[in-house]
Amino acid sequence: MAQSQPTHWQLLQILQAHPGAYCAGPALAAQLHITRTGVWKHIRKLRAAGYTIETHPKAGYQLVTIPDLLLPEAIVPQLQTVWCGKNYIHLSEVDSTNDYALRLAAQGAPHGTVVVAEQQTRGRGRLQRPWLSPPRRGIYLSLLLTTPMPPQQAPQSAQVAALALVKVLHHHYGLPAVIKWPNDILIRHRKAAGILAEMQTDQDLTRFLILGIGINVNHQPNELQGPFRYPATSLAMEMQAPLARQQLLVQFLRQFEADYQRFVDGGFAAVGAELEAASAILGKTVTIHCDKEDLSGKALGFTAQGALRLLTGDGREQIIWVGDVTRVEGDF
Ligand code: BT5
Repeated sequence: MAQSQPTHWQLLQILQAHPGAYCAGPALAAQLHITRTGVWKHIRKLRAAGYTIETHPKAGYQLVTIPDLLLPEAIVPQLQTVWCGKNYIHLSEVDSTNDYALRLAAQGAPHGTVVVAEQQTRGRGRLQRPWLSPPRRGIYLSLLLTTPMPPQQAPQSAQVAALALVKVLHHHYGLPAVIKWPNDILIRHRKAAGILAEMQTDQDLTRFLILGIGINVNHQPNELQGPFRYPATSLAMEMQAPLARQQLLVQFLRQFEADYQRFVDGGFAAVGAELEAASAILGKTVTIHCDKEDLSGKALGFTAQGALRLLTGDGREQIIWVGDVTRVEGDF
């Protein structure tokens, strides 16, 4: 346990390490190098945050329930990351985590800063489209990345985030998640998550990039009422059981750090094959809206630099960097 963590985080970790058991006050006080009154003070702090902790005059303290909130003390100690989420901001409610992160970035917040909210009142997708963000149901997260890169390469970071999420959904939840280029996550043809990338550039390189990630986790069908551009779903609807958001967030941030680092060190080539394998559109006929025109053709794969290769009806291969897939053969 890191000594630099706030005392009530350390206390929580000790209680969590003893499920179903009481931890004696004097032992806790000794371990945390505080007084028994100090232990009591920190127990009260945890209770105020929503943890249920039982007290027994002789036996001590027992953690009974944890709140379903993405609180820093529940996330940060579990991360085991080098930079991702080390600076972690948790908000009960915000207009948009991306707007909040943009403000932090302007103030010089560090690489890997994570902003998470339980609810967004003006969550947004691309082109100012709204993103439905009901309280405590989803994960609404923004990640600040300060690696300088050519602006054309920056959107690929969003694809890397999509890849990391798809891998987590496969490995830990057995969900058949795929990526609708460039970075929508679909499960059984329905959208379960979306990513919004926003950047600021200094001359020829990005100054910072913010990845806004919205994941529908525990939404019920009545909480995902459209009209939506694409049919929507949640992970709970697909698994027919609720998921622990805390665990999913930890798994995602860890996986993202690993994949992003591979991308930064090895370029698109380091993740290209995995992105092709996770793609919902490769080999299919798609319509892509780009630059005010619609292009239809067969999605062939990615170039070594990360652009999409599209074989159009006239037999020509088009290279597309940015666009919106509006139709996929076989989808709704
Ligand atoms: C996206 O945009 O898919 C990117 C969504 C990013 C949301 C995150 S949440 C944290 C961070 N803070 C923010 O303010 N935003 C980011 P796009 O491809 O433009 O899709 C938006 C469209 O999806 C909307 O116009 C609706 O049709 C539909 N939609 C809205 N809410 C949805 C939801 N919860 N699930 C599925 N589809 C939704």
